Amino acid sequence: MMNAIRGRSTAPKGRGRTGRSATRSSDSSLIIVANRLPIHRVGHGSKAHWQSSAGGLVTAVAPVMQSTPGVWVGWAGGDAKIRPFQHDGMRIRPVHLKRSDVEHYYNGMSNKTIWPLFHDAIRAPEFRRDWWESYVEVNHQFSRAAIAEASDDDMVWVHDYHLLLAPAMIRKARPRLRIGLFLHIPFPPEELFEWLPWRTQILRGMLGADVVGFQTTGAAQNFTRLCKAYCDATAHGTTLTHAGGATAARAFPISIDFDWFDQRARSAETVRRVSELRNRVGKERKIILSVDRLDYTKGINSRMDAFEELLDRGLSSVADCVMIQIATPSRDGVADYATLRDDVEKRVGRINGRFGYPGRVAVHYFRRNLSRDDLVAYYAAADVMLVTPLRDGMNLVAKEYAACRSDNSGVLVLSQFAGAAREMGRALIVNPRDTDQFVKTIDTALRMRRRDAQTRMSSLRSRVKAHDVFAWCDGFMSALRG
Ligand code: ADQ
Repeated sequence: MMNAIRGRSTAPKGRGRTGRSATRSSDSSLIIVANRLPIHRVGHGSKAHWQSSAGGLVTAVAPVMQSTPGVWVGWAGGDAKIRPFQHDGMRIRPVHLKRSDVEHYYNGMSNKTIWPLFHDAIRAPEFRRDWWESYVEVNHQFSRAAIAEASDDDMVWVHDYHLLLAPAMIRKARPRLRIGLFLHIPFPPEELFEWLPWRTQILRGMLGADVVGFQTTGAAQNFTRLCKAYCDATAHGTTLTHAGGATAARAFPISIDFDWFDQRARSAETVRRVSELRNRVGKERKIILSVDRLDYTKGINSRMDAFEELLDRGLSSVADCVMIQIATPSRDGVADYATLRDDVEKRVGRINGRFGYPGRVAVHYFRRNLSRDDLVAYYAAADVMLVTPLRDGMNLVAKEYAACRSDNSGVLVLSQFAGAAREMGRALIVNPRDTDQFVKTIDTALRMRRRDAQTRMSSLRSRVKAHDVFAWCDGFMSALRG
């Protein structure tokens, strides 16, 4: 189905490796099950309407769903009860969450337990039984909605850490369905995963899928080791055999719509905006850019510290460079995020207080969502891009930046702890906790000769172009078909 986007073969195959599936008919649908819908409500009263949402998962899957007969099951945000409806050629089936579930399932178990634990416990995860109970109940709710939408020939694709129990729940009601699960975030090693009081239930929930996809091979290997230890699974290559059948556990590194970014970056409108932006910050200054969700995993504070030290040590000056940090507000209901925001804003104030002068600030900081076109203009204007998370499943920003460097200019500084570093080894790879190395790497990026930068960027762009979001989808879907 997904292949149709590029006009390649769309014929589904017959019985899968796991032996669970029968032949799919050519008009079988794809049911996406994800915490959030790909759209959100804006405006009030008669002016209210649905608009596409920003964010990693949505960015990756929405273009594919638009050309696929299918259904998207997800939470609309808020607590309104909304009936299923059509949007932009896609059936939307909203799941209603009670306020207590938003607090326990979403803010609690998903974002204060699993998210920090799966990101190297950068913040201490909390373990609460009432959050877990809500997580189980909400996973049932999503599963019931998927089951109601699916016929036996359809395929279900569950996304991410909010819904790790759903594959087994759906499997129980519909043993013949092909079910896939893709985890967008890292999957931790045993030493961390074992902290979870519900570790076996979660592994069994995931094993309900025919295919479990991860961002990296390392994550798939962590999962495999844990399934052997806790679920009596045996592994042959990437296939796990267990009491419920067989599950393929593999890496499918997610990507972006390279051509869209490349073309937008080349457009006359972007060229005009880049020149306007450069004039505004000072043509002679190099632009250092960062774009993140305001999240403690993204390493914004250590990045600010490295930039401050770069200026402090006189390796560069505000006359020569400017940092632009664009941060999307995120997870307002979780206290750690409010603290992070305060910390980041204090640092921005301190750096500007120390190094700015009239007409020249050191850091431009924007806490808001930008349109895709605005984002492209910033990517196309930036001489150096800092993508330096402390831990990240993949990080699409790194790939978007490469896609926007149509003339092969620009230097990407990339954390070794982003999944993207596995594919983008020609970036300047950095350990964001090593301030000394970080400062030196920014300095190297600012001074890199044009020809060196072009060689590196050209290789990064080839990689992302060849492995774009459509290749990712094709890869996952053909594994799911068996
Ligand atoms: P995120 O951590 O949200 O999601 P990331 O890969 O960093 O995802 O991508 C964020 C997306 O939001 C990008 O497409 C970016 O352009 C967009 N964005 C960021 N800031 C923005 C702003 N201010 N305005 C508008 N758009 C903005 C998770 C995982 C990642 C994984 C993705 C996809 O944590 O590791 O790469 O899913 O699987």
